[in-house]
Amino acid sequence: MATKRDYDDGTVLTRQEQKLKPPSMYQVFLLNDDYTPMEFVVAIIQEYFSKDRETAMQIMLKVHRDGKGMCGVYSKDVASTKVELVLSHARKAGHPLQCVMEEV
Ligand code: TYC
Repeated sequence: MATKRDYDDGTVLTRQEQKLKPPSMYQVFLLNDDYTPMEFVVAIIQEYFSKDRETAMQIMLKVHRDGKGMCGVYSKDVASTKVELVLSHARKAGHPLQCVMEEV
């Protein structure tokens, strides 16, 4: 941003307020259903959300109990890619697993 010191022609330039906000982040959730095998969900959480087996098991059990569980928080592009990859993997395997993202 230029200031009066940079252009000393009598023009006063006032500093603009910073308007850039940090990009939104998105939580990625798995949703419960009655058909997807527990072991498949654990493997999905390990593969796509980089969790160890124990953490993946805890997340899967939370989804199973509460209907929904958070797997991670990512930028918009990364979150939507993870949702697409999980849904594609689940459909190819013939499971109705649902995966959604929500702005934080
Ligand atoms: N409820 C499923 C079952 O009993 C297991 C399950 C867990 C399914 C988590 C989906 O996101 C899910 N086989």
